[in-house]
Amino acid sequence: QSIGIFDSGVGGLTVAKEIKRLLPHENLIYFGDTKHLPYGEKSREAIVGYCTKITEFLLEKNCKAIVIACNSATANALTEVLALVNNQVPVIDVINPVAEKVSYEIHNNVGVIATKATVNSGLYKKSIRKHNKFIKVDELATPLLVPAIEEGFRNHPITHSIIYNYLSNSKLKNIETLILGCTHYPLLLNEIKQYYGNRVRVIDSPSIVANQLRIILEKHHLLNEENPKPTYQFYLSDITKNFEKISKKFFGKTIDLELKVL
Ligand code: DGN
Repeated sequence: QSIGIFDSGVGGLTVAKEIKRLLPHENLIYFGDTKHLPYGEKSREAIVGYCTKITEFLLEKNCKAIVIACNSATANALTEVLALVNNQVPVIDVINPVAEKVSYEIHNNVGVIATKATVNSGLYKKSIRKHNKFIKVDELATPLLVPAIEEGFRNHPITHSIIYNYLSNSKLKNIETLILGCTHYPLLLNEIKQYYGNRVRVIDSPSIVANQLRIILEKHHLLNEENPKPTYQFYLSDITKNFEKISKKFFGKTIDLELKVL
């Protein structure tokens, strides 16, 4: 059995990569909904529609756990995905484990940067405040970062100027901690850290999510620790050159991309 992971495109690969590193014996099935990206700009109804179809597909593939490796999907469709899965398999999302961890540490002023779809949902704030109502949470939509990453503008003046413009926003002025609330953003981790120096702690969400997955698999006796040849399958709703290029960077070798229109 495999762990099913999905995102609107390449962003979820930051989570998949960390899962592969922490759980090297697990088979993975990755679904990138490249036909419908960017989720960050879509309505809640549209995102729910895409996510339920992908979840049905991953359940058909007999996945033993499902990871929603996309903040925009989590923020808008978590309830519907959970209802559909109906406890058949565990579901791990990318917002709640991070919010919980942050709320138990000493943070007074937390900033979140994310897509519009995530910020509009307010789920980070709700989820952090559920555990610790004294933390101040400010969320800022930073939509231009996704296309900059997708276009390969990493370590590039264009991206530096977008980062500068967003992070100097007054909403984020007094933060001590910044959550990268979009699975694409860890690709800009170094550039964002450079902007802040040591002033602000930047949270590495993929490792928190992978850890949470490990805990849940252990709890359900689903952890695979002996598989010598794990398989990595990739399904895309539209095979794009961009995904091919970026996914190779993540998973090293040539990977087979299969078209799956949902
Ligand atoms: N990677 C997704 C997220 O975490 O919100 C959104 C990216 C997109 O809009 N394509």
